Amino acid sequence: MNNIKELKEQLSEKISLSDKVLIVPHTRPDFDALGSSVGLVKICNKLNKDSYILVDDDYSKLDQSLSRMIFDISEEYQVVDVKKYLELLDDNDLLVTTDVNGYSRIAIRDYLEKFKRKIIIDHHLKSRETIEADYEYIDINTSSASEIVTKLLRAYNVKFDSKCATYLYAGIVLDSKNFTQDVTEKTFTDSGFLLKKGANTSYVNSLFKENFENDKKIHELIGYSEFINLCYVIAAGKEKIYTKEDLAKAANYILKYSADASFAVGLIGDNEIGISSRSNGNVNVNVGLIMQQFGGGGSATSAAATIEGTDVESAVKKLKLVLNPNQILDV
Ligand SMILES: [Mn+2]
Repeated sequence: MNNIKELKEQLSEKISLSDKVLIVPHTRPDFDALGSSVGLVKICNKLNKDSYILVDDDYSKLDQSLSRMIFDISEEYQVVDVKKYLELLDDNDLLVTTDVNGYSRIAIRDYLEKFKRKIIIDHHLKSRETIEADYEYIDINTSSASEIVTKLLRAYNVKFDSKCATYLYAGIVLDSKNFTQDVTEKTFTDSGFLLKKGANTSYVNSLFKENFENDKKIHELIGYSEFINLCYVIAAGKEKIYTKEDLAKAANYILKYSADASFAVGLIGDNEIGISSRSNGNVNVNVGLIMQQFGGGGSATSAAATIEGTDVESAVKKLKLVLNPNQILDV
């Protein structure tokens, strides 16, 4: 049973025992990873503990609105990359992951054993990649890591500014797909709380503005959608190179058609195929488990995988077999 009170106790105890705290959102952080990180800094501040946010990506390769947010955050908070943090690391630090629990999406993965204590805060399904931690709070039924951290901020009665409320609100809006997925009554209570703290909805809306050319490319990919058994939709782009975010956007979009689950497949780099998948929450379809069969992972409703050394056609063939094992394909 996930319990915010217990998380608060564990967090307080481990923060107070440690010299400093490294907050670790996933690599290629999104609004949820960043918003929840900023919220966690506020908790460390309240407990008078020095804390850092780890971002080890080349900002210029991220979406413009993300690089803008990271820039804004680094003006106000201590944002460090792995190299910089290794200079600061001593033998009594706490690592807190947020919006991530798997090894491959943690930039500081090679140095995990150097942290005296570790806590996981996440809303993604565990996998064989999940790192060992002293305490884990993983609630796959919560919309976002930002929602979990908002509950924590309330439990701690932390004072925070409207900018922090805005970042957390952006995290909830992103991962709940604008309050349509993994949403409970509590999501609205927490979001209402953030609005009361001054979350700026027009700033959040501006974060979700799309670039026309890129959106066109995503819609071309959506145009390749193939409907299977009235349950699944697969959109496979065979020519262009996509980013993981493009595939995620396409998979999200396709769900608006009558499908239990959607899959966007495309080339994401040299010899690398990406699959992004989403489901509408139908309990019989767990895309996290489906993506695990491709070496990936995620939650029941949102997951992804990267496959090397194959092509789009073969990846789609394998996907169809996984979705419908009884089907005979002309391979
Ligand atoms: Mn998230």
